[in-house]
Amino acid sequence: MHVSMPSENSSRRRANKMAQFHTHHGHQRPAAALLLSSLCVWHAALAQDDLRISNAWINEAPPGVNMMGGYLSINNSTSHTAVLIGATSPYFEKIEFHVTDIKDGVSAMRRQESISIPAGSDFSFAPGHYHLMLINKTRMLAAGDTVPLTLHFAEGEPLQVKAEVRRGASPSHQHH
Ligand SMILES: [Cu+2]
Repeated sequence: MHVSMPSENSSRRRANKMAQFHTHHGHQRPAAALLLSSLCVWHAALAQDDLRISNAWINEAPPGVNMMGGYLSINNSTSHTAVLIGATSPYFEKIEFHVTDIKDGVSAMRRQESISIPAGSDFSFAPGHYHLMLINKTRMLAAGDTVPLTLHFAEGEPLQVKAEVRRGASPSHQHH
């Protein structure tokens, strides 16, 4: 699932390639500053088009369980590190980023303040490791339902995604 239309994407990707030689806002070299400053404005508007969210889903929870695990993949084809700093949904009071570790045979979750995705790489929230911890749902959710999520990055516009609730076989939240 992409966040923008495919036809739009291809032209925007081409446009972005032209701006890719600059790595980060505010880091342009003086000699090229004039040219880059005009490209930067353009790039800023396009930056999130090269951040793709795919395969967003939420693990169905048993009745009475208010925490759910959410998963998705992010492809960063921009020329800078993307930093995911938050996620929100009207269906949950709050969303945290967690990572599950097995230590001495015991599974434990640690909260992550942010998730950094280097330029040109993919990051996946996946069962048993990194996950979106969806806390205190505000409505009933069952397999087949669609949950709107907004992903907030350190730079650029937030991204809207729709995550499908699925009856997963994830062991990652059995310990809740
Ligand atoms: Cu968790």
